[in-house]
Amino acid sequence: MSKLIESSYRLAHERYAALGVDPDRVLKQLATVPISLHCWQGDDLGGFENFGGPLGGGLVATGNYPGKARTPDELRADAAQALALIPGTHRFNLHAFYGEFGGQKVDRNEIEPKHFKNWIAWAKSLGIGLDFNPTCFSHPNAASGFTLSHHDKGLRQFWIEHCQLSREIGAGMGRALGSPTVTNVWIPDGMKDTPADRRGPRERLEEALDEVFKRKLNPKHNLDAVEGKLFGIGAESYTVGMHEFYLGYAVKHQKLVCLDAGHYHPTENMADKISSVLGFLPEILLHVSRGVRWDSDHVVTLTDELNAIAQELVRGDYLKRTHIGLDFFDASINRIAAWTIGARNVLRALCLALLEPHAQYKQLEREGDYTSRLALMEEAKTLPFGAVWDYYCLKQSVPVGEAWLAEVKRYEKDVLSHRT
Ligand code: RNT
Ligand code: ZN
Repeated sequence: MSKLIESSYRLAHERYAALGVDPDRVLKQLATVPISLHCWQGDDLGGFENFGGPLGGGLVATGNYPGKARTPDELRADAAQALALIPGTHRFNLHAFYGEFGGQKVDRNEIEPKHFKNWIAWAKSLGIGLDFNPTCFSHPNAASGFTLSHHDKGLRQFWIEHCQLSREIGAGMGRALGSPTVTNVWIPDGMKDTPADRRGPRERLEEALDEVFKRKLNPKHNLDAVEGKLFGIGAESYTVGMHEFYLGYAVKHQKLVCLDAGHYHPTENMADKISSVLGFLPEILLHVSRGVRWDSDHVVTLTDELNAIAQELVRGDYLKRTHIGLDFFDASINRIAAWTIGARNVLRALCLALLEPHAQYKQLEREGDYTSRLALMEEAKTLPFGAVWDYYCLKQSVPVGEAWLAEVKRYEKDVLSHRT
């Protein structure tokens, strides 16, 4: 099998070389791009608090596939299994309510770095970085649908403190692991029906964010990101933190803006935003996801939308300024497979984009030869990409092709099926 993969790669190499593309170089570059795996696919966004109610904030994980992680140890084992099936070195993205509170009731405004020490030790043992998020949902103080923009000063203060502590924890992780943690603020605040006051909550949100970000942190340890959204379930008419709000805020304060692929109008192309916002911001965070009708969080597949994102990152030379995270949750399929499929697809899209003769496209474009540009772009779609991807998996010592699925099935039989 590996002989076959190597000889297919040699043939593909010749084909790409004729177009002026060097697949060896492409694979070297691909190996430097980390994808941050989101913890919440592993347990349907349950978290490990000992209180708190059902999932809130308009987030819904549908399905009841057996075997979800019930403890931090199970979640770590599952994530490590997924990471072993994904070529390259990646990261892990935690939400605050995945801390380890030792059976205590530790409220969101009481979280401390010590609650994440096992996560840090685990990340260190795998040689990966961590990312972080304050959890401003699934909590009685978020039950009204408002958090940082709440009209009640006390409740607002509670969420401000939670976000401040989250940044400190993020910085602690980044310091311990020698790689900056991206701490991403997303809040669910919004209204089901037409609000009378759109302005008040936005003014309060801006003030609250100023409080959250007041303390300067070393960017070598922590990077702040803010994530907007179009609408949520139960907040269909008004989202306080919409894209324009956070874009303005991020530009003013030079924060990272987080672009989530599921958070725009369905015909809006998130990829097109990358070169727009990076003109005004040093770096961005991406939540790679797939919107399907009302849901913004289906498992990422190799769609035109995903390819467009990867193409923009490569053609615009933005890979170094972009932090790539996954954001989806599907409780109807094996959760380790969901991570693996999504992450492998993002890498596949990046690999495809890196293999494009884009310098040639740009040259043709400058010359006004749009006929050739279109012709070459279409021909590129059936170049022998699969041979390059298989070779990459082989060299990175992860299963080639669908062979990873057998590993997941084995893990399901040996480990997941014993969870009830
Ligand atoms: C919600 C946002 C947000 C969440 C996670 C769990 O619509 O996309 O990023 O998915 O924080
Ligand atoms: Zn998101």
